[in-house]
Amino acid sequence: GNPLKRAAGKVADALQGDGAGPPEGIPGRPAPEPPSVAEPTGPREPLPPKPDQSGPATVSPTGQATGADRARTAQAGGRLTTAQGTRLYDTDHSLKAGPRGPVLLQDHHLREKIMHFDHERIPERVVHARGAAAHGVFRGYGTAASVTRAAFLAKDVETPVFVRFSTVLGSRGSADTVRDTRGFATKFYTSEGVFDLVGNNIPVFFIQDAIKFPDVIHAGKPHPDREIPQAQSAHDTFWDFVTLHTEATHHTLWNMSDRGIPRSYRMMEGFGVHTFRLVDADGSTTLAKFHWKPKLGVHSLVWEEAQLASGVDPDFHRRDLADAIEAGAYPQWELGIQTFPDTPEQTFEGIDLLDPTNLVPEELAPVQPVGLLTLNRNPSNYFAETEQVAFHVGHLVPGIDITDDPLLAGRLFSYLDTQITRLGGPNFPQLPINRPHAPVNDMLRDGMHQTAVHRGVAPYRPNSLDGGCPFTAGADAGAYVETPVRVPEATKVRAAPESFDDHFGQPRRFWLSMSPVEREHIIGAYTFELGKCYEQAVKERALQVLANIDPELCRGVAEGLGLPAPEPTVPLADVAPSPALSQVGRTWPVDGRVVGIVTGADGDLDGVRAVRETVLDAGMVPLVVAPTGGVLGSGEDALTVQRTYATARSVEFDAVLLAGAPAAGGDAHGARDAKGTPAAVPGTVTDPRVVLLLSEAYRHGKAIGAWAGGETALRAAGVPADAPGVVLSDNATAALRQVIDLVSAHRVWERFGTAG
Ligand code: HDD
Repeated sequence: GNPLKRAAGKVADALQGDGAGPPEGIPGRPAPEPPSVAEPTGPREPLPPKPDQSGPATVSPTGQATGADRARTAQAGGRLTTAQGTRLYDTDHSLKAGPRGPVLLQDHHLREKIMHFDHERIPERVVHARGAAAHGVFRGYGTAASVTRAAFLAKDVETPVFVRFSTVLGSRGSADTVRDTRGFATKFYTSEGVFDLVGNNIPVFFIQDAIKFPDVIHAGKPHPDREIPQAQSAHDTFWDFVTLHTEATHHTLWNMSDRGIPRSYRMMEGFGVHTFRLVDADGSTTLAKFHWKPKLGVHSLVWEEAQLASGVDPDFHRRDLADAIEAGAYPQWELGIQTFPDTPEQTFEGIDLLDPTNLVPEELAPVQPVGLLTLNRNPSNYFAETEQVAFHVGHLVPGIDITDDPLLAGRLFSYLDTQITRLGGPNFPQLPINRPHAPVNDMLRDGMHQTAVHRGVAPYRPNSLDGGCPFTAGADAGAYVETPVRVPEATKVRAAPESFDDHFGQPRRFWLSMSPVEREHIIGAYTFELGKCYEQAVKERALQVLANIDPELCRGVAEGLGLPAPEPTVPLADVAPSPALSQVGRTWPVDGRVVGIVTGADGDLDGVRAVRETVLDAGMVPLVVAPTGGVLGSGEDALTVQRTYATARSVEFDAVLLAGAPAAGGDAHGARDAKGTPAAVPGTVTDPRVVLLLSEAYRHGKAIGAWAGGETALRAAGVPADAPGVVLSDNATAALRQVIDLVSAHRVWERFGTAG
């Protein structure tokens, strides 16, 4: 059968919420019988360790494996034990002097259990605290072989990877769909050691020098007095900073664009941001920027959807990623590189490649695909894997080197350093998720949480007592050798080069590259964010920045704020647009897109069934929405309800289909009333939840289809039957086919007032 169909079917089953029976032991039901000492059923064997959890243990200087693989022993045996391996007969009652008497201090199990619980939390990441991750595999195309010797990029080499996506500003428990930059960090467990590509979904950064990172983050995080607002840039301190510090203009503009509110982690680009230096087998160098290109295209939410999802489903992106992988709809990205000659100036077409607030338009330097990333396995334990993974821009492999980008320099310190607080000492590379899959033979010893049992007496070089081991390798034996880059003679100075001074040219290029609807969204975003600020001076300064990008942008925001639009204080940059920056105007695969099929209790079930099948055939996910949970119809043809009117919300669907009334007496065109009008399905039309769902789907530019009388509900929701992207048909599957075409363009852009 069609694997995508099976996959989508599994998602639909997994998403089934309302029809399921009650879990055991829910409140209000009789408590289960108190367990006797013997378990009523045989104990379950623990799950086997996953292959990458049992990665190679640290080896000793003599090449022997040292230290037990703790992941292997974490859950052995089927019976509950203490941390010391002693079996327990009861973990539900403290040891007491009689059932109503005082709890005894001698209860060692109670003390161990509470002690461990008390220390379950570790500090969250100082930035990028909120995230979701997945395992996968990267396959090199071999196309990068002419510019880098990195083994994992060679043709058909497969490398295990772990990818963590994140938001930047929010705390661990914050909502997924806030307006923010998204992290896109990839750990490649290559045969030459770990390579981390720690990127974002935005190709430029707020600052040009890492020394300003604490400033931009202090400004973006909640105010220090009341600790509000959470996970937001819509507040005075953020806008105070980015308007005083105009090198942030470009990144801020990307944040205010649709890129700040992705539809899904699966539909985001990723960027290494900095320019890296690639080194080939002969030592020749090329400058390069890394890009991740999602197979599903780059798509975003609309702002109202993002806000609704924050409440309706704060885990929107996390759930989307896990569900897709669970169902076998594996997200894929191509890794690509833009390459530039490694000249002493380190510029390309006048663009300073060391300035991380710059991008190089793809029209000037095409992105060349060098490999394929497939995410195919969800983590089995959030804490052990997603929380404890530690990325570091300094985890490099032979063939990939750094440049003198001053933002990168500070990062090379920060990522190692931050783990010491977060993961409690210097031995975090030994955690299963961080362990290289290449053999490790270091001379690092001891420290908090040391789990390797090193052998030998001479962890120093040179030595004669351990036979001189371990030995070093040359570049020919795979050692990482820094590129001998010439450093020009210079005087020590705290300063940036003049070429870092243009803060408005690149933002202007971005603005000019946007379609009208994307510009409208950007104006809306600035108007919202600045409208949340209290300080008049901050708003006025923001308008000045916008005036220096583009007068139309400035006027649109000024109007929304009710303030005069200032004149630019710099000449407007003369830049050509880069069409590759726009998300609108192309069509994309619809894999994994969600179609809500809304029906009344007495709707056209044959039609619903047919539509559901066609949605599955297209590799999409059908969710049947009915007034109550359970099943519709009976016997073999019974349809499971995945969402009820109470639990369904428009944000979950990429398109909505409205079922009509069932066909009467073999009339394929559905029931009709006395006047020949298609009959409405009782309930759907008037139910305010359906009306809300439809009007939201309409406002958010989603395709809407209705068949055989379903359109009466559209009318009730104020959705014009002749509006763009509204499909009416007598035939259920015919309606669906048109809807699928509409979904491939992501949204019905014409609905947004400005043509797309
Ligand atoms: Fe950073 C985390 C991406 C600049 C300091 N950063 C972090 C993560 C991502 C990025 C994706 C989350 C990794 C994970 O999932 O665990 N950061 C970037 C990008 C930057 C950038 C693309 C600019 C090009 N970062 C940056 C600077 C500094 C840091 C300039 C400090 C000087 N970043 C950190 C950190 C974090 C971090 C404090 C927090 C948690 C961690 O590292 O492990 O070290």
